[in-house]
Amino acid sequence: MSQFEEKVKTLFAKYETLITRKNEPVENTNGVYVRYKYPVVTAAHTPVFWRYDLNEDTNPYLMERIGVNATMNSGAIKWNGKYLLVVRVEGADRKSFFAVAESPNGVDNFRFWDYPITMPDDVIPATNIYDMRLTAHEDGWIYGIFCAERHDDSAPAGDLSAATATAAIARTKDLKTWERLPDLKTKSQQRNVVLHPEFVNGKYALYTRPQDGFIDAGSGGGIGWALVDDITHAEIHEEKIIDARFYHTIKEVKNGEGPHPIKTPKGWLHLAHGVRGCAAGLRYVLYLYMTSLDDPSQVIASPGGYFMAPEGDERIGDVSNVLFSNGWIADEDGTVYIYYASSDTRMHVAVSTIDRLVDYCMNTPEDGLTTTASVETLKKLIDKNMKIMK
Ligand code: M1P
Repeated sequence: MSQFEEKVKTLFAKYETLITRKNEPVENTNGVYVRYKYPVVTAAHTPVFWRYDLNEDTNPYLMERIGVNATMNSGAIKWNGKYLLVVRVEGADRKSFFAVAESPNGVDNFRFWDYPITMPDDVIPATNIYDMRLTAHEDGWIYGIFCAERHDDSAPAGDLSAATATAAIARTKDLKTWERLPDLKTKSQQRNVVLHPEFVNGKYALYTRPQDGFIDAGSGGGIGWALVDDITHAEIHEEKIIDARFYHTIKEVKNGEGPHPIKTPKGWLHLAHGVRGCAAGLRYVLYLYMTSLDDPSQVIASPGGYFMAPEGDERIGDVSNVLFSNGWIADEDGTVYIYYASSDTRMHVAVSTIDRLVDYCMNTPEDGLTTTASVETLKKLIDKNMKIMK
């Protein structure tokens, strides 16, 4: 075996060791969910043959030719008995693309399909696409709604950072071939748009996140709701805010729907992210809420505070102090796999059950919005426990 062949063999061997590493639950969590020890998908999980030219003639030093910067904000779906993530892979060139990583058990052994997704462009091509929410809709299609980012050409000359965010829509039957539908037409910019899995009053229902600018939610009041007649020419005529952001809460600056909600006997279970400002910049945490089965736009439970926040190594990355989730899988036995990215860098899993998450939503006190209210809430629990502890 030549030296080059030896080096290739070592590369593949190291890769296999990483991909096949068994993940372990971390037991000292809070009873609501269990975190796992290792991230489930990292940049190093992308195939060796995506990053290296394996031909000795054209790459005699066996150097990486195409760098991968991060694997993050992934849509999730159970498909033919396998746990699939549609991963946002971000190249060293800052462009994101989608690629499917598949696991037999949802917590480890995620392996990328050989090729990334070829996503057709809309009429005006986007510069960057990311953060797909997957919805297996009752109409029989699997939809992917994601953010399409374009340079804002109305910005003053020289402003190369001004951009626009639009909700892009595509659909598939096999997660390999995608049909691109026209981007969502709406008055404001949009990110974090999610398709509800069922028709509502015979229409497609969208969770939205209106925003004045590319980064700032501005007058966009929170997570919105809109009904759409025709998903192949989706246009929002009316939009209402169903989960508002609020002063001095975890969602003061902005919030956004995560994956589509899970239907439970007690209501639709939602996962979202909330953002607040602090001296270190923006802090992204995850929170849960529930809406009514009769009217999925009606909030019926709103536990106060965050459900998950960055911990340990999760705090550090490309964009530090961020947890973001746009994918979860509810298994037939009630297990829920929550896929979340930390600090815009790598993917993790936390595992819970529908029963626990619903219990959390129904029994966690709401945010009383003042210190006085928080202390009164705390005292009620202490009083109750004092009687038991006597
Ligand atoms: O950097 C944190 C997140 O910022 C944006 O989220 P939001 O739309 O709520 O502001 C997105 O760019 C997201 O991809 C990113 O993880």
